[in-house]
Amino acid sequence: MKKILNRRDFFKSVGLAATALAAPSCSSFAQQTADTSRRPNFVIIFCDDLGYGDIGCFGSAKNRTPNLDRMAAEGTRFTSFYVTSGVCTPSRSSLMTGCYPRRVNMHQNDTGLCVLFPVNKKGLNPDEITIADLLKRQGYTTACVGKWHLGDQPPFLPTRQGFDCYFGIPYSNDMGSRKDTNRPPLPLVRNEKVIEAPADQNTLTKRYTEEVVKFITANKDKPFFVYLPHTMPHMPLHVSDAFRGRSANGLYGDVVEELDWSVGQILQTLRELDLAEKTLVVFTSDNGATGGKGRSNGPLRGHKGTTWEGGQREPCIVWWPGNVPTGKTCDELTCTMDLLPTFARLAGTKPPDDRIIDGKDIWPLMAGQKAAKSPHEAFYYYQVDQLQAVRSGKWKLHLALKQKRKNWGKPTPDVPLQLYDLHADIGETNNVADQHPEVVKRLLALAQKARDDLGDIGREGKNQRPAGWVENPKPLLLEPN
Ligand SMILES: [Ca+2]
Repeated sequence: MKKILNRRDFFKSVGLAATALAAPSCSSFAQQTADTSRRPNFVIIFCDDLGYGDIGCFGSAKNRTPNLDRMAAEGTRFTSFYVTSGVCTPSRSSLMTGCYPRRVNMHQNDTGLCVLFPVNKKGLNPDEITIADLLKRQGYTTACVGKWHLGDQPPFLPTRQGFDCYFGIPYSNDMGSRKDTNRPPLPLVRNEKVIEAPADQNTLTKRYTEEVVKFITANKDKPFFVYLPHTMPHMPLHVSDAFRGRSANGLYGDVVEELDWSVGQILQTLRELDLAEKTLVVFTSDNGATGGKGRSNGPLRGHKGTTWEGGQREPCIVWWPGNVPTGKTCDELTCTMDLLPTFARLAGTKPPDDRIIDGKDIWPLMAGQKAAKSPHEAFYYYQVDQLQAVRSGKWKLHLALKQKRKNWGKPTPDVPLQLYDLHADIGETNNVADQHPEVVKRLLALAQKARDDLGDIGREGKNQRPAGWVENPKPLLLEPN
């Protein structure tokens, strides 16, 4: 395997001092290496378990989301936008690195389960070049506010992965203390220090929003990158008093409406600071909604944790007044992995070229360029370590599997090969494999390519890279004063 350029080499190669590697704070960030006056700011708003049909501009008739609807009217909706997994950790690893989870070995935790738990030995390898690392190199000030879930040990935290500052919970909000485990009370972390435990979850959405508004205001005169992975609407649901009992869709609707309020606060801040035309904002979710009451994946089949469209196709809005067309829809196949190469281009750089990056530059699609097409020949749907489906163009092939792996529980036996035309049949209801043997053959060949490259259940791929690992992980605890 090709030598992987580590973070230190990477920064050396672009002439930054090793001191940039030290645990940073927002105020200590000083280095600026290039003329950044024309580069946009970036904001990624990443919900947790929000479904395809949970917001007004994607079809919800229950949840009131005027701010997201306005964002869509002022920007472009992406309707075939994917995450790489139906659960949190692997999905997030792709957003950060521009790679499939198996590429960076974040498709399972240290014991083979589908997500990281507190005090796991595993985490996102600090040698990976995250989207924050790339932008920081270009002179951006970077903040992560929200749920991280790519490792709770110090080497894996956002502050060691390219973010100048961090405020949030390090993993899911249902992973607080339990008698039968060594899990600590749910920690709220600032940079690398626990400041509250258990975190008051009712006020998290509000506090995240205030934190982001404060960060944007403080950094309005220089390029910035905000990554806001909300804790909500992952279960258990929490909402601040101002939104409790207000929606027509129970507690779930209250939570979604507070998230919508949060988006409104952030966009309004950008407008007021005259930054709207200088800031690209992406709104999406880390995986589909669970099958629970009040939640909706719209017309899509399946739910969180599956390789049906409902698990991995997300509502996505891209907003950048003056640069991204208004009121448009793009149905070309795009995904979270594309954000790293796209942002790299807009920030005047390129993705790392010493390693495979799976994402592609989708700026022509975001910019609404005529005749722009998806740069992806294929998109692969994995469940933990198992390749389960492949999409190419309008076709999606579910592979025939003797044992179809589930994130939790026993596998489903004897799943037949199925082919769906997603343009005609977004709900994956009409298997047309028999009518299109040549399409099946082509997609099976693409699946074989993924197997060789990324691996499959019971086999490694030839181009996987190692995850980060610590031998003696410790719980994140509130330190006594
Ligand atoms: Ca999630």
